[in-house]
Amino acid sequence: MANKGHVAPYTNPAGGWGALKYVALNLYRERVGAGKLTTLLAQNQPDGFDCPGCAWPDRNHASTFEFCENGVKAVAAEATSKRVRPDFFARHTVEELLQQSDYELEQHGRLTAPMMYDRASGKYVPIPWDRAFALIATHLQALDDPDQAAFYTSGRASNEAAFLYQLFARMYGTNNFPDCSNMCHEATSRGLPHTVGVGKGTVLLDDFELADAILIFGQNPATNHPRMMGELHACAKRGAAIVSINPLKERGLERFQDPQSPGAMLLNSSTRISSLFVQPRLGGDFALIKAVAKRVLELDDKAAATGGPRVLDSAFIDAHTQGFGAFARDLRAESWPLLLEESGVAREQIERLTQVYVRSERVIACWGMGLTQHRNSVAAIQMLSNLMMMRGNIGRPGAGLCPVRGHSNVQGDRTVGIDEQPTPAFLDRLQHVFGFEPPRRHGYDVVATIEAMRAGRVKVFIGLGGNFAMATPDTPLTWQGLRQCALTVHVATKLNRSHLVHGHDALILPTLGRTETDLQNGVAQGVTVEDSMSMVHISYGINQPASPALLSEVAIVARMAHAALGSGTVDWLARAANYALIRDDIEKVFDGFHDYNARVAKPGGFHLKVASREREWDTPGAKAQFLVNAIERDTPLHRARKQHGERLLTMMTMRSHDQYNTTIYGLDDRYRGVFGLRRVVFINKEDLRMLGLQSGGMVDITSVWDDGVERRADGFLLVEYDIPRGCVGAYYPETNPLVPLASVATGASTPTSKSIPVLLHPAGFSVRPASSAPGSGT
Ligand SMILES: Nc1nc2c(c(=O)[nH]1)N[C@H]1C(S)=C(S)[C@@H](COP(=O)(O)OP(=O)(O)OC[C@H]3O[C@@H](n4cnc5c(=O)[nH]c(N)nc54)[C@H](O)[C@@H]3O)O[C@H]1N2
Ligand SMILES: Nc1nc2c(c(=O)[nH]1)N[C@H]1C(S)=C(S)[C@@H](COP(=O)(O)OP(=O)(O)OC[C@H]3O[C@@H](n4cnc5c(=O)[nH]c(N)nc54)[C@H](O)[C@@H]3O)O[C@H]1N2
Ligand SMILES: [Mo]
Repeated sequence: MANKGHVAPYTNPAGGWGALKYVALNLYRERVGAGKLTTLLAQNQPDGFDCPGCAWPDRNHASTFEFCENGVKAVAAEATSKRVRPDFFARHTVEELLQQSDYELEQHGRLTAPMMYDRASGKYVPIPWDRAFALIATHLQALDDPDQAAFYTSGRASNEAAFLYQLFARMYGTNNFPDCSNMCHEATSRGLPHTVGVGKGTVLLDDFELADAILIFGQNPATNHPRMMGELHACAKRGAAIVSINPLKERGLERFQDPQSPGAMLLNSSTRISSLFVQPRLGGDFALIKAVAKRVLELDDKAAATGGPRVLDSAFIDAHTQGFGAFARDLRAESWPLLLEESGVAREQIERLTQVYVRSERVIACWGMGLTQHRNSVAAIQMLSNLMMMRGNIGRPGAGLCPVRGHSNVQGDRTVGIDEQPTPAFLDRLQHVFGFEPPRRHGYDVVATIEAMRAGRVKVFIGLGGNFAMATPDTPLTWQGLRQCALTVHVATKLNRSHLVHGHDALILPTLGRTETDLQNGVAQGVTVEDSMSMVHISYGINQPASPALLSEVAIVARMAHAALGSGTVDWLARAANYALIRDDIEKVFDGFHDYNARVAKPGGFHLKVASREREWDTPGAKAQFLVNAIERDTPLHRARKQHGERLLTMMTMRSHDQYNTTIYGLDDRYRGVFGLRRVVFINKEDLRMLGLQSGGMVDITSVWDDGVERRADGFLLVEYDIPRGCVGAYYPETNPLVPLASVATGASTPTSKSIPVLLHPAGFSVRPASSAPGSGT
């Protein structure tokens, strides 16, 4: 855990030459052969593959090569020439592998053969595919109740794989579908339907060309959605106002140099992106947005009194919404001191933000994890929707809601049925199309699955991608749960810690990545994905598979289902032989997919209708709803603050520039000036002084929760940073041992990974005999 790295402010713009240098470095590190460099050029091309990086759309999936440093890293990680073969597992016990960092584990390269855990040797040993599927079938058939199995999905799975997976699990008899979305945009997916009827965004890329203002809440696009920077760059250049609402002034939202612009690169010039930075305290967005809404109402009152032009879009409110009266009453009654205190934003800044909002004819609101991973996330997103509705900023050109999703198909997976809370209408359709009685009880999400594993109520865990052991909260507790399972199965491209924190029996099933050709009976198969703006397109891999033994995700799911359920009702293997048949199934079960096969065959694919974009409101009253939510004043965080005073800090856990979720590509976070290390805590100067600590010193971190469990993560370097007082930041997943399992968003059950109550202690401190926290020691 020695800190060999260094910290130095990054003064260059985001993008630019720095990005190009890192691209070269990653291609070298992954030893991507020259033959595979063409892979990069096929990314997001009409006949190429969909970038396995983020869910930001691209212009028509056509035209020029869109340069993206982190997209290249994602592709290079998959196209690596390094391999994990059976002899690798023969050389290492699982115990030994557990000592390696997450970074090291993934660096070994692509998995090449199905492996089974062998208890006698403590090692993974090869197993033929058929025997692996038979083992899964035996375990599933042995359960007393289908609800003793949980089927996890990570958001890279294609529509075809995900649809078949949910069909299999529902025919087996459960709705237990924990998925990465539960930890990600769940507050969006659960919150928006109550207000605008659909849990998705309402804008398309073209709307960015028309917007007068773009509000970006809790998102770091230069790192996590670099292709979005192209859009923001163009908006800034034509004079649109961009506002960043974020406790951190992220470098990419300050200045950006477009690596695709030869002029800018040669002259080393860059563009200012945000014209205004608003820095709320962590979790303060709900109060901030409510404050702006209150100001909008006050301004409208004033206009009405003086006969000036109205600030509210009354025509929209009258024709399209319900609940405005109660909403306005609540706003008028809301206390300014409380709004200021809870948001942590000064009155003048609130006024500036309000002025940008009311002076802009067309506004787009974007948001990321900074808005979704708090206790009040659902309320915050609904308040944002209220604010946008006040001026009719939903469902017209250049304006709308833009939740920016993470995984490249996380939105599509939910669309095609990865949902632990399925609607009765969807289940009726499934029943009608496939002739079986689907389970009606709601299933477990991520947090409920962990609790059920710990209580012995879930005994079989199957993961379609992802890294459950590291992505989830309360790491030691989660590991106890996984280790109590009778069987854990992971469908994966690369080795990760979830494969090592396993059940009594365990399987690793290696699969094709999206960049690789998927031949079934000699015919190349494409898979489809839905991006953040509901564009559905097809993706064909072009690389030679990492190993001849790999099966596609669709084939793995189909053969698992065939082994467990037989093919009497659904011909699984026929579907695995021709994915177009699965698209036909999807078309029968879901509206909006008519002529699916024909429409995805066209370059750019098609837009899946989002009713709210058309100002059709899929709510019980058939109108968009203004919703009233109050500021909570007695949360566990408030209580912890009362108990510990100003020493109690709120911690956010976020991504560095060199990682893809739990996959660590490297140890630099260039835009935040951190090089060669990951165990850092960003902290305000005044807080350092208050705690009697110094930048460059080492601390251990504990979190505060009222269940008597000691949660800690040790050995972090303090980095003085421009972050509001009382707030600290650190990287995920190293800090997941600090997130209490029971601390979730109200109404979405998302772990509150961006508002953890913590205390910092000089390193080496000990409450009890120190149990070193698991995680990626770097
Ligand atoms: N290269 C790369 N790309 C990725 C990923 C990756 O790991 N690496 N992950 C993918 C996935 S799954 C996702 S979900 C997205 C995530 O993309 P983002 O949503 O950008 O994710 P984070 O890095 O977790 O944090 C986002 C920002 O929220 C801010 N923030 C934290 N708390 C608050 C708050 O209370 N209020 C406000 N207003 N801001 C706050 C942080 O300062 C940070 O700038 O990216 C996707 N793309
Ligand atoms: N503290 C904290 N925790 C968080 C977050 C946070 O901000 N803070 N963010 C949350 C968010 S937004 C998310 S989305 C989750 C992410 O949770 P997950 O989606 O579970 O995690 P990933 O790290 O994206 O999964 C990486 C693994 O996926 C496998 N993989 C990669 N490509 C493929 C493929 O094509 N097919 C298959 N089958 N497997 C593949 C590889 O083996 C790799 O090791 O983490 C959440 N956890
Ligand atoms: Mo995510």
